[in-house]
Amino acid sequence: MDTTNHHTLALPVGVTLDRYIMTRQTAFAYATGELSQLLRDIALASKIIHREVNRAGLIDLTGNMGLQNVQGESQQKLDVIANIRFTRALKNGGEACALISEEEEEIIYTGNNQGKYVVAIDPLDGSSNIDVNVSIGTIFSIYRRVTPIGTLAAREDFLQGGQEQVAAGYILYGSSTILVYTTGSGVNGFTYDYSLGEFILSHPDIKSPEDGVIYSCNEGNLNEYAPPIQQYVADCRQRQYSARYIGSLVADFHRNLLQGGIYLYPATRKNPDGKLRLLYECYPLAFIAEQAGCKISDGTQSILDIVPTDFHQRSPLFMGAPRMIKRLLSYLQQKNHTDS
Ligand code: AHM
Ligand code: MG
Repeated sequence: MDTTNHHTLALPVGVTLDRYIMTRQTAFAYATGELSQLLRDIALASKIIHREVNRAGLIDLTGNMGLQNVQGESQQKLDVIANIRFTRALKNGGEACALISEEEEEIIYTGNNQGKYVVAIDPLDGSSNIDVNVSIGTIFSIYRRVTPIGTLAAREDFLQGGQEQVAAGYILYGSSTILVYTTGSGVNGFTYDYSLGEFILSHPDIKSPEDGVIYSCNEGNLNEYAPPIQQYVADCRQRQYSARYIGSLVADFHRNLLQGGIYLYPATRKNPDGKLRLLYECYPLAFIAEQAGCKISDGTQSILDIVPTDFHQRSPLFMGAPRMIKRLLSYLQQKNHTDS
């Protein structure tokens, strides 16, 4: 019997990200090595962000843009620095022809028109947590371009829809820094060992629990949620689930992925389409979630099936352990609230 796990080549915990990517390269849909290199470029940039995040308080990197630091140099917010770092890494790498970022309105061209890939990125998510030493993250999504190689990238390269992602991942700068990604055959997590300067496989083939007892939403907005969502939250409280909400999407997602939980960011008066951005927040996390066995919905359909029209469009987001999402949907569809 062939005992090879199709999702994970049997690589041991402790192997480095570089080695893992090299070994897994043949399992990619496009095994030319460029996607591997692109993932390594992103990992490299994230090591630099790790360094900046960790010394942020020390060298006064936090705070508003436009201020001057003690050396009289103009100061930049950490999320702007992260944007610059990732853009530079993708320009230097050569595999991506363009990117879009939460930090910029329009397409950022890398100058590498021969590059086969485009990237959508939120360089540093969790803006309200940046200045107060709370976990923050990077989220990225990779597509193979649809415009001819050698030409400038165009809108349609980024508006292919979530199902067309070839890879997606996040880096969580938390009590440790971890990079989690998928290329469509399972989800793996690599913890950063700063003394070695390497990401090390620590969480192979991540799978979400079937059910969970954590709910995560900004409960301050509860009165603005649609009645069925309010009822679902009341149900979570009735069951004495634990409320856990960091307000950093990557951190909330990562915890729920490992421990079993549900994340909700519904429409509110302030954000009638939801708050989170489809292309560089919802799609990539939805791709990872689906690969790890979670369910993801905007309330009516899978997040991955939403047809995108705009780089920065928003979507309601419900994501979590399959039985929890099923129960939420039973409220939204006003069906019997089943536990099965
Ligand atoms: P940002 O892109 O401005 O950082 O906003 C996204 C963040 C997410 O990380 C988090 O899940 C959410 O906004 C929190 O929003 P709120 O403060 O409304 O609860
Ligand atoms: Mg964001």
